[in-house]
Amino acid sequence: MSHAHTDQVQEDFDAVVVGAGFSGLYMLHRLRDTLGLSARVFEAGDDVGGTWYWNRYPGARCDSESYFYSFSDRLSEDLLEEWTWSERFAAQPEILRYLQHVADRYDLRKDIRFGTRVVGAEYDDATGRWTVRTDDGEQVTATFLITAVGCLSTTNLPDFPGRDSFRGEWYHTGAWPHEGVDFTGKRVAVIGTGATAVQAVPEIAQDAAHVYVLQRTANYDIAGGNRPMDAEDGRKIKAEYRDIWKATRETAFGFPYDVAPRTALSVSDEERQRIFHEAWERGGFRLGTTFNDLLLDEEANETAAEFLRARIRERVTDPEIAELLSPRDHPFFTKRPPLENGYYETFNRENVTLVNVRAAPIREITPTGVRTAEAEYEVDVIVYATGFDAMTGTLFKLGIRGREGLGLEERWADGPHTYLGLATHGFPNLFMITGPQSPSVLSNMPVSIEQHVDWITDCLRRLGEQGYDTIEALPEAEDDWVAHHDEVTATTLLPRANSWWVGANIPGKPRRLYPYAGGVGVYRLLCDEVAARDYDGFARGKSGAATNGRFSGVARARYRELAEEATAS
Ligand code: N01
Repeated sequence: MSHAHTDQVQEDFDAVVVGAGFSGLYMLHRLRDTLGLSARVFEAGDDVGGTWYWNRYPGARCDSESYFYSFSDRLSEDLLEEWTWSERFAAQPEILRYLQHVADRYDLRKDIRFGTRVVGAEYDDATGRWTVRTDDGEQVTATFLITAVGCLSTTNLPDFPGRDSFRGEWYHTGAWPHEGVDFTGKRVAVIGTGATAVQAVPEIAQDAAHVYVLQRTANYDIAGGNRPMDAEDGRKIKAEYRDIWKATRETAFGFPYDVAPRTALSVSDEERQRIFHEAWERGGFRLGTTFNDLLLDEEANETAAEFLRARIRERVTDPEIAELLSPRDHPFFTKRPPLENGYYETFNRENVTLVNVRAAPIREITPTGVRTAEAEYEVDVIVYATGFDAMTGTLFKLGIRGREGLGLEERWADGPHTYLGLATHGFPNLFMITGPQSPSVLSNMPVSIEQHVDWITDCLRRLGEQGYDTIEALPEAEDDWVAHHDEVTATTLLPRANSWWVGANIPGKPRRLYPYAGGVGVYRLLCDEVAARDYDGFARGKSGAATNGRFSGVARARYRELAEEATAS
């Protein structure tokens, strides 16, 4: 394999990684320090952090408990020992500090080009190498191209008429100014009521003169239950770390707790309420794991939905506003439920108005505010909490071209086609960390990230051992995975909502479930099975010629076995 020559105009690497968030940092460490390969990371931000670098809006914090939304013992037990989280759900600055600490501790920065966007990545059939171009004119080549771009990194700014005529300040939550925004005494419109707005609105309302919250779809917000962590909490967690991480790898969502093996209607109404209340009190996503059919059965789902609507009615004093905040048009958890810490009480404040933009849609942005079909809201600041072109938006912006110059966006014109969400036919040596059709955003991200990085690391090691340098998903393996992905999706209620999970938030985006719904623990076993069967479904070879491969469908066969075992037990 090649080595970097820093004195040459064009550098050649074993691997180029795009992005320096959780995935890119861990991937770089593995490539360089575990495999001894040469690697270059390109990062658009001026520092490490990815999602946690860009999303600095007020109230930004993690929605998974921090002690398992971090690197596990796979990276290092010492790191686990030395880092102590100050809150149960850490705020953005603390998570960013953590990632900066990781970058320093493993001396990662020296191989990262900051402030640099990848604008093209072309595969050369003749040499079997990728040429990667950046916005500052740099060009490098690499045997392997690994995307570590995150799932939510291309902001969605709706194309409202008059958007650019607004004379006040405006911000998208996913590209927040580093110096912060002073809302004191200002009139503010927040567009959107997803997980981001639910965190930001209570904070903004404390300073602003008035906040108009423009809601198109009400969400099922779950109690976050954030609190400071004391020394005793820290000791207890550290003592249990081994068990915690083992559990995260085996459960459905990558949490250390799993979905309870019981159906919602198999218990009495009183018992169900008791279970929901207990999960609610504990906070976090536990409510979604109380019964194993909440995402499969509408009637079961409605019991959780109504439990959550009752919590809204308890907390919001005006019954009309409570009703407007209560979702009625999609099942619980078919859109990502936001975690809230005081969001609903915010609507009891004099300076907060909920505006129903479902009933009266936003018609235009004017120089002085937002005009809906019913009224004009004059404001000083507009906050776009309008989400992201998730999962594929950033991949397409990289300008990736595979064999015969085919663009990834052309290849996926009707939706992603992947094998295991890790690779796609026609794009040899391209790996996507938490790519579409892998559990990704239906999981606790760091757990899925580590699984992908470790799988890719083992794959590259094995390739080297076998004297290969080229690997490509076989078309039949990819077709089979897509069919499996669609089958699993069809058993769930997930296609029922107009969520970003199905691409419904971006006009013209193919409507498919983008993440894989088979569960983190199961998915890991499928990936391991593929590797154990000498990378079944992948062709391998040398210098771009990937000719040595076979496909016997082991991933789906393993899935069927696991499903039968689950039914039998
Ligand atoms: O974005 P969203 P987000 N007119 O797409 C509305 C993760 N996250 O940034 O629902 C009017 O969920 C849109 O309305 P509707 C988490 O995975 C994680 O809040 O499409 N409204 C919706 O209300 C989350 O799911 C954490 O009808 C428009 C909102 O904008 C993901 O990021 C914290 C509109 C967008 O909601 C994205 O969350 C925060 C229009 N034209 C977020 N267009 C942590 O764990 C859009 N909307 C730390």
